[in-house]
Amino acid sequence: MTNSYLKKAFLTAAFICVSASSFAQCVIPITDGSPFVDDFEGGGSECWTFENGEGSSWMILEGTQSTVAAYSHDGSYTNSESRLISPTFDMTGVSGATLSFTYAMMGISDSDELVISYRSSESDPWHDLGSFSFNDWQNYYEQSYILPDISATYQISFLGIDRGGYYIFVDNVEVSGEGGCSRPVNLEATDITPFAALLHWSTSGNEESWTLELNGVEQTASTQPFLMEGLRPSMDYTFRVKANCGGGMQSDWSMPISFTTLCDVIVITDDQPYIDDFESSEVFVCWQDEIVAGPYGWVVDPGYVTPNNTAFFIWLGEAARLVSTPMDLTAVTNPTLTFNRKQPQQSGVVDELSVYYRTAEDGEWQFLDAYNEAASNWMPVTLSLPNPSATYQICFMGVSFNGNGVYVDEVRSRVSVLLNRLLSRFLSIRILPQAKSR
Ligand SMILES: [Ca+2]
Ligand SMILES: [Ca+2]
Repeated sequence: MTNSYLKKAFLTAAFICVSASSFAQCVIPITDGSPFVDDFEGGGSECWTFENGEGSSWMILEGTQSTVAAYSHDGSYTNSESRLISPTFDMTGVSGATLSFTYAMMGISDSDELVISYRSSESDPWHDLGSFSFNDWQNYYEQSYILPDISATYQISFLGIDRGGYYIFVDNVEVSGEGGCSRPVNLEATDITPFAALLHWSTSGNEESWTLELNGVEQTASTQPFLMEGLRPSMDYTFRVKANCGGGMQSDWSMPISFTTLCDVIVITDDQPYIDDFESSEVFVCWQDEIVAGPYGWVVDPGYVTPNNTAFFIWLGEAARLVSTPMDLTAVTNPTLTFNRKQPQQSGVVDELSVYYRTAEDGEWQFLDAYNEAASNWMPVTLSLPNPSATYQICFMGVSFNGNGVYVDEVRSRVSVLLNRLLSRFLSIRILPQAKSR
């Protein structure tokens, strides 16, 4: 966004305020086959009205991903209210209607308020449908409402109130008739495995099928939820969906969502040990953080002081397991687990690390070893893995006593002492540039 764009946005807003005063020019009929959809790209419909208060305003903002309607203020905590008012909708051609939209709310320490309202005519007071007030810099949200008291002169509005936040964004506003073809909202992926995911979205009852788009490839779905099979393990997927209704009616595309498939069983052979030094990503790949008690568990610590990613259990948590993906150990004899641990003390107190295994996902965790003594430098650990199976899992359990956390790194599941030696030589050569900084 540039200053010149901002200037243009302000000028456009001023122009809209003037033109929208001629109320009748901006009446948009809603029919089942013709919903109102505005994604604000290219400035959006000219029939929006901006009732901007002192110290706050709505404007059209062009972002890198999308152009949105944006509420912001001068940050003076004045409770300044500005209202974004929709075009006038003539609903006489439909028996009911739904409003849906996406929104985001960013704050600094406080959060602004967004109130969604409707009125049946220009003389009607605004009636509230709902309101939101929170602070989230990561995510967009979707919301839909059944619209009551529909009329020939219907409007909806988004009221922004300055409560010391930063920005409110509104986008993808849709008003569709009850017999129409609504854009699916509230997408979700559940039951995720290495090869499949169950995809969910909202329905309005008029759909005959849906068109799904998964990583750019389209396919037709006749049911919701839809079991998407044939996926690849440990892959990022983005999907969106549009509805196909009778009479050739088709909805707008939904907002996309993303999900990642689980890791496949890792097959360990003599030639292929499992190694994780946590360097490939700043989130866990093929490990699950399972919080047993308290608010925090395991994270990948990116090692800002000495660049070296490690698994880290923070002392602010209470107890959590870091669980490996299942490993197939059946092709190897004498499987061995090695890793490095670090447990810095804090006022003489150390957090506890213990190691467990289980032979199957529904099996009990079996205790292998526990470490309670301080280790301010990396300590190597080698453990034999008993009862190898085709679905073997290990876990690192961190328990906080308000020490200085537990670090685990260089996890290797391997096969024999000889191979261990060969492998450690190979690894020590490979990681030499990092070894220097420790
Ligand atoms: Ca947009
Ligand atoms: Ca590492």
